[in-house]
Amino acid sequence: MPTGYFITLEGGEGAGKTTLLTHLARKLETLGHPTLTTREPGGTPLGNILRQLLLESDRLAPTTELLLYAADRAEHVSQTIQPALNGGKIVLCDRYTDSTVAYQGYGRQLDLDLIQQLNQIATCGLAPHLTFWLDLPVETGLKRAGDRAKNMGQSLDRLEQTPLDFHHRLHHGFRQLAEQNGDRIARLDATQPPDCLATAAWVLLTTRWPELAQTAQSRSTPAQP
Ligand code: T5A
Repeated sequence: MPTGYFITLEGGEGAGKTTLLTHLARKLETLGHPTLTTREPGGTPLGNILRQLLLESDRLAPTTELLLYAADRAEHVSQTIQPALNGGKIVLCDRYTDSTVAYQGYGRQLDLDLIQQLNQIATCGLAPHLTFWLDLPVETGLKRAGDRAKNMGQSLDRLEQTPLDFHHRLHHGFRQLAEQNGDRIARLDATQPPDCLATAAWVLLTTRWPELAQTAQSRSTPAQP
């Protein structure tokens, strides 16, 4: 029986997921909670190869793209996420199944039922206990991603160069998902500065699981989400 906590972060391009994930992991580790940070695509050695293919190829057919994300996820769940949860860890994952629904479903307009089935196969039914949706206006996220690329002397990746209406569709997709899964998905106003966003997420996390606000040593019983 898994005893860990599975938390995912979701949102459009440049929403601030990686920044928030780093804040949360630092805080949890300071309190002594065993924590694993990971991401999709790219949470395993195979996933890193798939990530390169997905982010650097400029003409993948939408179905090919969908299947590559599913392959990345199947490997990630079986090799990384499920073992960590079985070991009682807190898993913080940058993107998961909601990204496929938003990007390939709403963005690329592939069949939503097919995507749900594929997600089910790839995850063996493993759903996050809690998902933070970083809600940010599309233009702000793309500007952040663009500024960061410019500062690092890099070009934007394939999806960040996709037309604006694609990004609006996927933003709508995340909103739909949040409305349909209110018990799992917590919306965060991602226009806030990083520290405020981290505080808001921490309050939500520790309201749901008060034991995580204590040091791991002071917890008398194993984690039970
Ligand atoms: N994808 C993924 C699919 O299409 N289907 C799928 O099933 C899956 C799993 C992944 C791509 O794959 C697609 C979606 C993506 O296009 P990626 O490189 O991992 O590619 O891209 P993202 O996940 O979008 O990562 P980004 O790095 O672009 O965005 P983040 O992680 O949301 O943002 P972050 O934290 O790196 O911050 C971006 C910039 O903004 C600043 C940061 O300093 C940084 O410069 N920033 C803030 N500025 C102001 N206020 C804040 N609160 C800020 N937080 C961060």
